[in-house]
This record gives sequence, structure tokens and C-alpha cells, in this order.
Amino acid sequence: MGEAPCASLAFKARRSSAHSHSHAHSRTAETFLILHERSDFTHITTMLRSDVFSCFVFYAVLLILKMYFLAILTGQLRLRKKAFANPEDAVRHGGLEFFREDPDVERCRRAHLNDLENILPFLFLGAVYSLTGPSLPVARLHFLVFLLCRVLHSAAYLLALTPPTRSVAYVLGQVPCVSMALQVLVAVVPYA
Ligand SMILES: N[C@@H](CCC(=O)N[C@@H](CS)C(=O)NCC(=O)O)C(=O)O
Repeated sequence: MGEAPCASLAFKARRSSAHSHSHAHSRTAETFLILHERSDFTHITTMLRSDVFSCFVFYAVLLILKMYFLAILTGQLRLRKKAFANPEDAVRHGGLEFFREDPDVERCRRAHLNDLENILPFLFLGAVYSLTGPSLPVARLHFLVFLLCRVLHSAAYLLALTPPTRSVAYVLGQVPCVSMALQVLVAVVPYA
């Protein structure tokens, strides 16, 4: 799959530099290019129809929605607590004195930031891991454990649950990520 787009691009480059060639030759080139691009498309649709990849997409989208929830909650808390990150926002909502920090807003921001630190790598690792041909139940277990841990991490952060709840959620969430990272490395090490 990786070679096909490059091959297409290389062919396009060759095609554009061959202006002086005959009309018949350029028709053949055009046909080759179209067929080649269709085969790229087939690879992509095959990938999207893969059970494991679809399973990954399901959990990935839930995690992204969870992150949107934290971003929206941060904005709502700013309005409710009158604690704005920019002077122009503070002025619009009552005065420069509201250009300030609030502990609840900051807590929500930290929960969101921690999601960014952990969910973004998961999105990459999970997508690549899905392409290494794992079994569906094992892959689903990786994705589900990560999702549950991230939900628990956010809840523990927002509700200030008794330690070490948040830390445990964080560490357990790292387990499927490290497992996927190792399996991806094993799959690609022959190409290193
Ligand atoms: N950037 C994180 C790296 C380590 C981490 O993610 N720790 C977890 C479990 S203690 C956490 O919830 N950290 C709090 C945070 O990132 O705000 C930190 O500064 O703490």
C-alpha cells in the first residue's frame, strides 16, 4: 500500500516531463495512471472494510468526542466562573478583572491536556496496529481498556477522586498503548 502513491507521483512527474512525446504514448500513459490510482483507491476501501480497523475507528471517534466534551466544558466553566484566558474576552464579559485563572477551569484544562498527551499517540498507534493483522477480540480488548481508562482518568481528574484513582487509570491506559507499540515495532523491524 505504501508504494502505490509514490509510484503514482513518480509516474506523474515522468508524464509531465514527456510533453514532446507522441499523442498515442500520452494516451497510454493516461490509462496507466488512471488504473494505478484506482488500485490505490481499492487499497484504501479494503482497509476501511477491515474489521479491526473499523473497530479501531469506533473507539477512536468515541475518544475524540470525549476530548470535545472536555474542551466544551472548559469554555462553559470559564463563562460560569468568569475566568478568561484573554483580556478581550474578559472585557466582553464584564471587565479586565476577569482576566484571571480559576482552579476549576485549570483542572478541566489539565484533564484535556492529559488527553492530548495520551489520546493523540493512541490514534496513531491504534491505526498502525490495526494494519498489522491482529485478531479482532485481542484488538478490541486493547481499544476498550484504553477507552475505559481514559474515561476514568477524566472523571477522576474532574471530580478530584481519591488518589491514586487518576494515576491508576493513567498507568492502566498505558498498558494497551505500550503493547500496541511493541507489536507494531515487531511487525516493521525487518524494514529498519
Ligand atoms: N504530563 C503529565 C505526565 C505524567 C502523567 O500523565 N501523569 C498522570 C498520572 S499521575 C496525570 O494524570 N498527570 C496529571 C496531568 O497531566 O495534569 C504530568 O505532568 O503529570
